[in-house]
Amino acid sequence: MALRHLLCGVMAVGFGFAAVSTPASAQTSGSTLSAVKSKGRLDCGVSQGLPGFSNSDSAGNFTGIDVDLCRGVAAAVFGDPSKVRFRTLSAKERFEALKSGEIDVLSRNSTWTMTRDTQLGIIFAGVNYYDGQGLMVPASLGVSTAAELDGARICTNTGTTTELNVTDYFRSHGMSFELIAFEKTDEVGAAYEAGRCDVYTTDRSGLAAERLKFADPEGHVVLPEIISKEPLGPAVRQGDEQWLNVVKWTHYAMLNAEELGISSENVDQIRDEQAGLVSQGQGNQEIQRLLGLGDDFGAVLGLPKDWAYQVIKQVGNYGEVYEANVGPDTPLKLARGANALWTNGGLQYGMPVR
Ligand SMILES: N[C@@H](CCC(=O)N[C@@H](CS)C(=O)NCC(=O)O)C(=O)O
Repeated sequence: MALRHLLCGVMAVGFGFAAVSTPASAQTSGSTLSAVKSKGRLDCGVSQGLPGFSNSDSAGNFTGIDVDLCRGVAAAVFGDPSKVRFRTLSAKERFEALKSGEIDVLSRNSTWTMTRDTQLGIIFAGVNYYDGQGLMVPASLGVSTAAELDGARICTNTGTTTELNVTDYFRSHGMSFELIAFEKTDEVGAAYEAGRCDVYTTDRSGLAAERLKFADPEGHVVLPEIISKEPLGPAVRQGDEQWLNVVKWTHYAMLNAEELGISSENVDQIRDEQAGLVSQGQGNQEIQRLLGLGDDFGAVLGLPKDWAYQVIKQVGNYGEVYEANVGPDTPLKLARGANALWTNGGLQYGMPVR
């Protein structure tokens, strides 16, 4: 079914973001770790509400895999995952908030791209969710593939890769479209639900999350096409490798813990068993290094020796965090897929602690 009849003319509005080449200011360069330690908390930039990633309840309790990434960093630095202040940011505001020093880490379903990594004074520290962009339509439209969307009105968020990708996709497939972009995700959902657009496009994880807010979540279909790569992950300011390492290695610690079979549930037992073997030069050396039983792998990051133990004990390994927030038993019902460990055919791979 062609949707051209739904549209007179083509209008692509408000997509893209200006490439900013200003480096991180002198005020914010240098040791973020010392600044975080002296203020006694981490300021973490999250979304304005994306279930499974970063979302708060009516009492202001935040949950999600992006939230847990920041809690993990707080556990590594302070041994206390509660020492985080969450700052909600729209897609448009997020990079400036990081660059200006308003937040210490941006953990907001942000796609790692070359422009963002080089032109905004920020740098990505890893990928905590491999995603791709999807297209959702009301089931009543009777559309089953993207090829039927010629002439569609498409709703999405401003300041995102989403706007750019959908534009590329429609142009390269010779299809016309009208892009209707909003700063707030709730406005995107409201416009789509009200029938102002035929298609809602964003990261597939975002579609799974946003449809839960609809009056009739089952009345919408996510089309089979995945139109882009969206590696989502945390970012920090450029020019502070120590802090970049703290965030990066917190993520790797969670991945390595899962790979080694260490969870928040069994970490104490494993630590006790391994502690008894260290002095005899026996046991699993990889586990001993990760849990801070052998050489000190905390000092090299400016962190306590038990930094990774604290992350695992108080926040969990990557698999635990995934299952609790976005996995098949949550409302999002997202299979591990590309986010499985490399040992299970996925892309998640923690660098070795040694
Ligand atoms: N991953 C894309 C899209 C990010 C984005 O802003 N997605 C929207 C739709 S999933 C969102 O985060 N909504 C929640 C919010 O704005 O709080 C990017 O980095 O540009």
